[in-house]
Amino acid sequence: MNEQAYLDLCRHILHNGKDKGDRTGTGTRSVFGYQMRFDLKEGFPLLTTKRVPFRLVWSELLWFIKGDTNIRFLLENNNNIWNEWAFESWITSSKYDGPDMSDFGRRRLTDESFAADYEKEMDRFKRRILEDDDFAKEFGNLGNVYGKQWRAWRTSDGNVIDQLKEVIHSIKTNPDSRRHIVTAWDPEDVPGNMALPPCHTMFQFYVQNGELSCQLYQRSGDTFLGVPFNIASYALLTHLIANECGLEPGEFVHTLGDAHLYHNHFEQIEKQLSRDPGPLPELNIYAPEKSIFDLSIDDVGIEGYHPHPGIKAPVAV
Ligand code: DHF
Ligand code: TMP
Repeated sequence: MNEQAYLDLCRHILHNGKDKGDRTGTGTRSVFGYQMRFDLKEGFPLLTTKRVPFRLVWSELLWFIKGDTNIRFLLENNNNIWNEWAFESWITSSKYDGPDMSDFGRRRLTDESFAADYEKEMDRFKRRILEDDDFAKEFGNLGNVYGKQWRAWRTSDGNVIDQLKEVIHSIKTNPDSRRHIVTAWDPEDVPGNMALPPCHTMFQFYVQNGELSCQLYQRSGDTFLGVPFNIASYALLTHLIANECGLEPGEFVHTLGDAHLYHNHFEQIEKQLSRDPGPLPELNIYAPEKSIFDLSIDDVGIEGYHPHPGIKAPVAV
């Protein structure tokens, strides 16, 4: 069963991981180097031991595919998963005109009155991103993150490379190639020109027997919050590219570098591990004839998803 691979990773980190400090000051338990395999023919790997909001996974992936790096598109689709990283650039800018929000990620967890101010400031920020074009241009942009690297990688001679188009072309025309790679890690950009250096750093496709498989190398995995999204997102990408290339989806292979559980996610993961996984849902591409580059939000959905309830956890900023 596919989901078991994820639950095994969580247990492995809890039992064999080592405690380790991290950039956010939260503290983690972590292992280095781990691999999971998901057979996409067994169902779509959206966890059932907690609800993972597919709508947010899909709108984020569509945002990457469009080459967009501005959170306005996400907000228009009621997706708030990247807000904190854009907000950070706003509150540290010289134009910021509100109360002190420094270290908001941690302070909002321990100081209730600060948390209320933060919510107010964040609401104001989101409204401005949605309503004010100039403001959105300046502060909604996360920099050279995934959308940029996938669709418009800047070359040293001033051109751009559309890695996603090129990899699709190479899968179609030279399926046996061992070079079907998209990379997001640009040493020239890290760490200055983006909100967060890419966590999913590179992925590769593989064609065999009419099936398309994908392997992701993820340098850093927030195993409770981020990883369930990442699994679903790359499984979905594999389905979409397989459809584009006239192939069946094969496997998604997920390789992790620093796979960690934040200390303030332990209770949540124990709760999740006490639950039994159910049958996986199915993915539906409602417009299979459409090119991946023309898809809109309503063209993809899941059916038969009956998960246990969601489990809330604070995200480390
Ligand atoms: N930072 C950290 N520390 N962990 C991350 O997973 C992470 N992920 C990022 C950006 N920075 C990050 C982008 N992806 C959530 C999920 C994915 C994601 C960011 C946030 C998240 O909070 N998920 C909640 C639901 C959120 C909602 O409903 O709005 C969850 O329970 O899955
Ligand atoms: P880092 O840049 O210090 O590694 O912090 C990034 C954190 O975000 C880390 O906990 C991993 C997590 N993360 C994911 O797990 N998946 C994602 O897709 C993203 C963007 C981040």
